Amino acid sequence: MADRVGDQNQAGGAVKERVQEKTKEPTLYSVVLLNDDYTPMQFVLDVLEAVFQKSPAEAYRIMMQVHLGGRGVAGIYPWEVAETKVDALLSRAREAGHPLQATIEDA
Ligand code: TYC
Repeated sequence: MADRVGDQNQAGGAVKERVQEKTKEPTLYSVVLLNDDYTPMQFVLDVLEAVFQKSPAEAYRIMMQVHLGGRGVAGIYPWEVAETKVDALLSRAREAGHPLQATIEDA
């Protein structure tokens, strides 16, 4: 086929590769933090800053939203990133003995 990478035309010159014309946006997912009565507020702030790269002010806003409203979005990512963030959150919580939970939802 004339438009494959590395193909040559009959004169021996290289044929330009046909570039992909459409860029596909990744489907995005929300990582949702859930409230509980036992995980210390400071631990949630630490996780939001360390795992979700939130500023102290944004971490406080999200933590209080979860504390008062039951749930809050920690971040929005492609699937594999969301999964990795939740894994990091859960292993930190388990390690520290806290019941903190999170879910992944369509954004
Ligand atoms: N409700 C917890 C407390 O009073 C704090 C907390 C906030 C827990 C957010 C979980 O996702 C959470 N210590």
